[in-house]
Amino acid sequence: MWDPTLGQFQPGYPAQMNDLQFINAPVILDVTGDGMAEVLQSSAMYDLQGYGAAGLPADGFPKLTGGWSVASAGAGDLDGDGTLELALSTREGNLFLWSTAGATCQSVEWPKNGHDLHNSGNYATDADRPGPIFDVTIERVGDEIVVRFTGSGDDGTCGSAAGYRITAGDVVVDAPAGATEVRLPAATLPAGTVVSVQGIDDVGNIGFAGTAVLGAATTPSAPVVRVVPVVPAGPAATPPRRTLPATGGDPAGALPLLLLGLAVAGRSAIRRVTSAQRASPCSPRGVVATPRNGS
Ligand SMILES: [Ca+2]
Ligand SMILES: [Ca+2]
Ligand SMILES: [Ca+2]
Repeated sequence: MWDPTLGQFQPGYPAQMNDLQFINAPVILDVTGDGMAEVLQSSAMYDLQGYGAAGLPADGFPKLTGGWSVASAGAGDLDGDGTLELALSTREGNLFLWSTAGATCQSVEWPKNGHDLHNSGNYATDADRPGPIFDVTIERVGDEIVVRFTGSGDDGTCGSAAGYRITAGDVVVDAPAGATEVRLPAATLPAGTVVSVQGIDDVGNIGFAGTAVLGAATTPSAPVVRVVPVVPAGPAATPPRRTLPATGGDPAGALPLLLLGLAVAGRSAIRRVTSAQRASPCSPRGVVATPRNGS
């Protein structure tokens, strides 16, 4: 882990791995639930290592697999309980899945190989589109069709979408952040029209659609809705991205190595990347794990 403000490794790094790390790369995010990121790296020695402050093992690590890995770990909230799961495959074809205490809606540093779902390799890329909208309803009120929905997150279920796109046949309407209702002229929408609602995030990613089908209303204000959820519901929205301190681990256990590292470095204090530096597009990002063999 390299500190670009000092031009040297942070104390305790490079951390020692058991064996070759082939094709894979570290992923960096909080898996212990303390709000500070860990560096996770699998190897050919049947394990997934997790390092925190001063290069010390994170709580609950290493994870043992009994086979060597040629892939980076992946993280996501598979069961929608608000905490992340970690997934890792081995060369033999076994797929492992571990529960973690890391929050689903955290400010992840480098959550996967290639950083994001676009594999941009760019710390600043937001490739997480808004989560699905589950409760689209349609009501015919006089000469209008009223479309109602509950908003979605900006990154999946996390945060708040920057706006919404409502599509009904050939009619497309963009609604602002916080919108929960849009009115469309009924005359342009025959029975059977599919109405979809999608969140749009602050960089233009368009989310999963929630849909409803316009029925043949016989009385004003009567519900004429068939709701079609797209995917199962996720957890409630939580804090925004990019606020996570660089590294975690056990501060008490890390202290001796930390002091040793400082003495070696001849410096009086560790400097972390500041918030301002993180915000700069030209500044180096939080942490970089460097394998022992330099590969
Ligand atoms: Ca942590
Ligand atoms: Ca989970
Ligand atoms: Ca997003």
